[in-house]
Amino acid sequence: MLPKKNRPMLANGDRVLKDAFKDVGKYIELPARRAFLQRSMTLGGLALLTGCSITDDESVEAALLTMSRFNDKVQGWLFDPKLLAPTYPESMMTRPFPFNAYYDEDEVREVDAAAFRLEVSGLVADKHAWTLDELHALPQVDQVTRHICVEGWSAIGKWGGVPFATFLRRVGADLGAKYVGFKCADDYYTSIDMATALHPQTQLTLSYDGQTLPPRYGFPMKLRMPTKLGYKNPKHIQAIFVTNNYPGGYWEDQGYNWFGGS
Ligand SMILES: Nc1nc2c(c(=O)[nH]1)N[C@H]1C(S)=C(S)[C@@H](COP(=O)(O)O)O[C@H]1N2
Ligand SMILES: [Mo]
Repeated sequence: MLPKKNRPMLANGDRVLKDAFKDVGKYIELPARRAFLQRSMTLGGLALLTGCSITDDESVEAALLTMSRFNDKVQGWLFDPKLLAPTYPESMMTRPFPFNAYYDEDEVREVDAAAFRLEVSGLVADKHAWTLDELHALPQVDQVTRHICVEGWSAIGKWGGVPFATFLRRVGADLGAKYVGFKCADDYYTSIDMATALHPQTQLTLSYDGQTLPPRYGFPMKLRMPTKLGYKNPKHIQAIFVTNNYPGGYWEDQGYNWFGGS
């Protein structure tokens, strides 16, 4: 929670906001809680969206949006790539893992593996398009982490793939650039800051629970970031670009917090 003097003024939304903060606690397991509280801006990002989903009050939404912009700034200062999100034993995996997208599960995009090429553009030395075999030939790691969606659920899953920092170095990305943007096979798109792109737990994910990433979870690949809310984790990635021009995102351009994490 923000120190009181730094909190944006809320008209009649104060109670709703407090309730939203209280709710957030439910999704954060105890051992992780201290770390989360130390990085308290995370709660602000989450509360923004939890708040919006429990009220239609326009003034509350306006206040929360202000807070969101504020958080974008402050979270940037607080971001510490040495802080790791909690990991879990495989026995704690959520089964079945939930599906979510801006459309229903029967409309999931089917991507043809053989024809697939990952486009890489912008501030990178090597702009060649990658086949899936080439991506599988890079070093792979697994992570069992919690995915937190602003719609009010969280779930633990096991994802495998290439540490994104490894990929960015392999393509000779300008690691001093501001943003990495993603375009997806549906109409989804999002972008992250370079510090997050290089975070050790940020993964270009090719598998789920030891199997090829299924279509509903984003075949042929997604970006998995346990330090970011669900909507920052793009599925069905088709193109990756490195840029200094703010690329926005599908939900972010509709008012969701761009930083969206810790
Ligand atoms: N391409 C694409 N990626 C997306 C989305 C989407 O609609 N399209 N939804 C986001 C949201 S809001 C969530 S919570 C997660 C859900 O991922 P899952 O289906 O693996 O649970 O995907 C994120 N990435
Ligand atoms: Mo989400």
